[in-house]
Amino acid sequence: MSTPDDSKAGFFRRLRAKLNPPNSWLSYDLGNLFRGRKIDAEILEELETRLLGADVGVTVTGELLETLRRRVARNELADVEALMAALREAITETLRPVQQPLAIDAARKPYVILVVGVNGSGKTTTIGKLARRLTGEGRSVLLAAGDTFRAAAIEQLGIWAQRAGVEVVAQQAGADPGAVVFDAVAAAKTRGIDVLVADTAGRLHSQSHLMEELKKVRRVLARVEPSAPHEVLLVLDANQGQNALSQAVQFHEAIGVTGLVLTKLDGTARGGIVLAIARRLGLPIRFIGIGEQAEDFGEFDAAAFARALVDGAVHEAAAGSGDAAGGPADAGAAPQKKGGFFGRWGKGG
Ligand SMILES: Nc1nc2c(ncn2[C@@H]2O[C@H](COP(=O)(O)OP(=O)(O)OP(=O)(O)O)[C@@H](O)[C@H]2O)c(=O)[nH]1
Ligand SMILES: [Mg+2]
Repeated sequence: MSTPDDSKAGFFRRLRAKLNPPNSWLSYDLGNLFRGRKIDAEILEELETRLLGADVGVTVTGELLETLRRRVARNELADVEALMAALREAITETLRPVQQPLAIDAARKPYVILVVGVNGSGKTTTIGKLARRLTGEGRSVLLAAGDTFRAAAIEQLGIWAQRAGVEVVAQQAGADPGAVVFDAVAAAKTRGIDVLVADTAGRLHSQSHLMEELKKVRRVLARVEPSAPHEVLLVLDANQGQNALSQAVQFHEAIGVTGLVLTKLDGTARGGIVLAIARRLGLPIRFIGIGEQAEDFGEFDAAAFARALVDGAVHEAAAGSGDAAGGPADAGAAPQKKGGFFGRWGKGG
């Protein structure tokens, strides 16, 4: 599937337009306020405050600043623009190790993806988007409605399945999720399906119930197919900031995560959490979500993300390369006001 809207370039353009609230990017604020000025301690401190405010976290902020200070000391950075370019590079380097796309092993049939995460993080939506992507690549896909906690969850998955033109294995609400997943793997084997994606509950009576249930689903999967699951995809809502990081630690400890999906990066003031997560966990970031629609989903790309974080859509807009396919969200990126992402200016601005 390659409508313009769906292309890689189109996705990155929309990422830049959507990641941060309008005109509050580092390059915009710092560029305007310190135009033509030599990089000094004040500028670097301001940058530090903004990175911390965006949930980049103390460790990574310290590392980034250290890199920049070293380059300033060597007189490598003449102005704010050079500083921003250096920051983009440093962020890209931090993120590069976790830029590892999901590689579906065709020898595993079905390739089983177990999708986990707290309630509301975007699991079911991500499964819908992923199903569409995989069928677009010519793979056959089956979904398993492993969130049996709520009837609405099964329905919601069904709607996404319909859109993607794939089938769902489901039982009624309250059924044993292990049994659903077991049936689904068996069905996928019989039908020669390429990829099975299993939804799971995000909320149970307690967090420990949830972890126990997920462990059980894992055990059941291994019984029907010893190599499964081939991927345990943890979905995190980027708006949760540091909370997303602690969720990741918890899930990873409990069931072993092999890849991450970061959702709701559209309009978050906390996009910096991606750096903290990358550095702390080192888990591959497979995909990111930038909206509720199927096409608001793409593979994680370190350089594109760094650029979106530092520059937003400002340069794009200035270059006049707007794209009709971008829709209202892109229009929203036109210069409006300051504040929001990195926008905690606070003094004299
Ligand atoms: N803006 C935005 N909204 C998203 C994104 N991904 C998911 N959502 C929305 O977030 C809400 C929750 O998404 P779900 O997919 O239902 O989340 P879930 O993890 O399955 O939640 P539970 O089933 O309750 O555990 C829905 O309204 C989605 O449309 C995204 O990338 N951006
Ligand atoms: Mg759900």
